[in-house]
Amino acid sequence: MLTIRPQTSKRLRQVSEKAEVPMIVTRPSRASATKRNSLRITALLVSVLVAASLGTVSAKAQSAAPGTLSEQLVPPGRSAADTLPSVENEVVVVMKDGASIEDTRRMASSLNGRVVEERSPAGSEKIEVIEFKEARGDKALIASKARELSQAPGVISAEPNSLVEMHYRPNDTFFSQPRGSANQGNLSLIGMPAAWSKSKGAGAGIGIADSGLPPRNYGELPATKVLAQTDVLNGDSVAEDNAGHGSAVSALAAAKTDNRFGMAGAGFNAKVAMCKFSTRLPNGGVGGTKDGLIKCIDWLQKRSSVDVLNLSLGLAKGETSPGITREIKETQELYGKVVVASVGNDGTYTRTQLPASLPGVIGVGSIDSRSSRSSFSNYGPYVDLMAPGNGVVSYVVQNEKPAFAFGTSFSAPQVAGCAALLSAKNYNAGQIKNRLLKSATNMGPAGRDDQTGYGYLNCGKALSN
Ligand SMILES: [Ca+2]
Ligand SMILES: [Ca+2]
Ligand SMILES: [Ca+2]
Ligand SMILES: [Ca+2]
Repeated sequence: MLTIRPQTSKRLRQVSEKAEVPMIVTRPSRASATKRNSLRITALLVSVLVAASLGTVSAKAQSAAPGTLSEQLVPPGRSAADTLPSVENEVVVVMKDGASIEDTRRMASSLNGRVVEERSPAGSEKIEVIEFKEARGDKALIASKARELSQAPGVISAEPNSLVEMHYRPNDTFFSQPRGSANQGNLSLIGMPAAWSKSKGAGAGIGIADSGLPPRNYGELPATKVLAQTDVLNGDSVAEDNAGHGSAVSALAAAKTDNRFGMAGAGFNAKVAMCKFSTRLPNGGVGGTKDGLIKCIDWLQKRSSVDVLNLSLGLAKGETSPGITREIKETQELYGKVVVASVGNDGTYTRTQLPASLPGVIGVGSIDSRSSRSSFSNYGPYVDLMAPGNGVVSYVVQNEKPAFAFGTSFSAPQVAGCAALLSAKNYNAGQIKNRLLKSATNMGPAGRDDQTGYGYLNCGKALSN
C-alpha cells in the first residue's frame, strides 16, 4: 500500500522539468482503436458542429463585438481529429509501483479481458485499461469484473471506466444568456488589480487537465508561458486543443498579462502545464475518459513546477472513483499542491460531484456580473468559493478574438490563478486554501452556505496581511 507521507518530503518524488524528456510513443497507431467499437469524432462531424454554431450565431453576431465561446471553439482543419474511445466495456486499473505490464496482462486474461495497449503511453504504465468485450455494455458484469480485479495482488484500485465532462455550457444555451460588453469586469470584481500590486505570480505553476493549448504562435499563451505539456488522449507530447475549452481555461488562469494585447490572466506571470485528455463530444460538449483523467492528475502532480491543479470538469453526479480519489489525495498530501475544481453546471443541489466534492479540494461555483449565483451553478456542501463564470471574456484559439465563456469551468481558473499568486509568495497549500476562503466576500446568509460556499473570491484581500 502506498503510504501518504507528510508534506516535508513532498519534493522528493517530483520530476524536475529540466530533466524531462518528451514522451516516446511506443504503442500502435490510434487507428487500431476503431476496431474496438470506438467513437470516432471525424473532421466532418467537427465541421458540421462548427457550421451549426456559426449558423445559429450569425443573426446576432453583428451587434456584439465578441463572439461566444462556441462560435470559435473549433478551428477547422488545424489538426487531425481526436478519437475518444468508447468506455462501456472497460475497467481502469491502478497498479502498485513495480508491477509489470506482464503481470497486468496475465491478470486480465485470467478474467477473459485484455489490456488495451494503445491507451498506455510510456511513463504512466501503472494506470491500465482492461477491456472485456464479452460484457457488451452490461454494467453489472463490468462492475463485478472491477471488484474481482480490485482484489488481485498488485492492484491498488479497479473500477468501471466512464466519461468525464468538462463543465462548460454547450452551444445553444449561450445564446439565451445576457451579454455584457467585452471587458474583463470579472477581474475587478474579484479583486485582481489589488492582488497584482502584491504578487504577479512569477515562478508559480498551474497544472491543467483539459482539452489542450492553443497553437504555439498564439500571442496570449506563447511557449514561454508553458512549463510542460502532454497528450494522454493521443499518446504524444503535443497538447493541441481541438475543442477550445482548454485554451479558454488556460487563458483565464494565466494569459500573458500587461503585454498591451488581448486579455489579462488572473495568474499574471504564472505559467501553465497542460495535460490533454478531453476533446469535442458529438453532443456538443467537451469530455474525456476517466482513465485519461487519472493519468493526467498523476502526471501533473509529479511536476515540481506545478503548485496548483485546475480541474474544470466532473464525473457524472453521484459517481465515485477510488482511482481519482487516490490521485487527488496524493496531489494534496504527498505533493502538497492546491487542487481547484469546478462544481458543475446542473443548477441543482448536489452532494457528490468528483473531483470537486473530494476532501480538501476547493470547489468553485459561478456568479454573474452582479455577483449573484449563476442559475446553472450547482450547490451543496462541497461548494467553497464563487468566481465569475456567467459570460467571462476569454481568448480562444486561432483568430484571437474575444469570446464569452459560460460555466463553472471558467470560474475555477480565476481561483487557480489567485492561488498561484499566493504560491509565489511562498504560502503552502493549506495556507493558500485558508486565505482564499477566509477572505471571500460573503453572499446570502452570514457565514458559509451551500448555495455560495464562503462567498466570492477577493484575491486582493487574500494577499493582504
Ligand atoms: Ca497531440
Ligand atoms: Ca494579454
Ligand atoms: Ca499518482
Ligand atoms: Ca454566506
